[in-house]
Amino acid sequence: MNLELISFKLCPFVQSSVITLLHKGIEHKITFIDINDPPQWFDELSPTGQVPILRVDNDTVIFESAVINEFLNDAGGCGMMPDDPLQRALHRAWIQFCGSILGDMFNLVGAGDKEGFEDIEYDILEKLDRLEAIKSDSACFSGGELSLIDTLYSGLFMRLDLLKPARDILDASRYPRLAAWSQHLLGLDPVQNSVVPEFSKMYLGMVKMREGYISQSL
Ligand SMILES: N[C@@H](CCC(=O)N[C@@H](CS)C(=O)NCC(=O)O)C(=O)O
Repeated sequence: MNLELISFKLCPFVQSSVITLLHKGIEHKITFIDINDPPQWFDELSPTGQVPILRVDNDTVIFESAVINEFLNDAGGCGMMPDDPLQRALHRAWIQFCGSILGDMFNLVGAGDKEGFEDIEYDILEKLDRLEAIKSDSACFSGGELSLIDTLYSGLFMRLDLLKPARDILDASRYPRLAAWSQHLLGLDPVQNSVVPEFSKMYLGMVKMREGYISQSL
């Protein structure tokens, strides 16, 4: 099977698919685009206009990172989703929850003043409270092995870590389990290799370019 992942270097959803590919050792090619100025072929291929999309054998396109990742897991011998239907449903639900936090994060770094920033931050902190309440003590989301859910939270934790000098959102005293989970994930090879070498500089550059309230502290 020939796999081509269409990527934007700063996208956490793409990153979750790259982590899945790397963790499973699936051969693939990555093609980068600028999502702010996408080429026409991409507009034609992506039904939502969003990355990631996965081209399979040059003719079929799969979109939505959660769907792409489940496909990669199914095609690559499974193991990154629980077998139990209830647990699978819970993993899917908490993956969507992460998508909502990532949406908040995007708005947070663009928030222009202290009040707007703190309103969005409050929503994020509340979501993290809920996540902390259900997170077990295990190294990954459930148990010691990487699941699909870990792949998306890795991208969130990477971005929170980069913002830490300006704002310690994932405060270890408020979120001890999430902080330990983050530290574990960020140390893993597939997570570290899931972004381009210049990722930190690019991400912080993007935050500064948006000239939001937080950019003054970076
Ligand atoms: N639900 C989508 C979200 C993907 C997403 O938000 N991608 C962003 C980049 S990080 C994008 O392509 N934005 C361009 C747009 O919305 O037009 C997924 O999980 O694949």
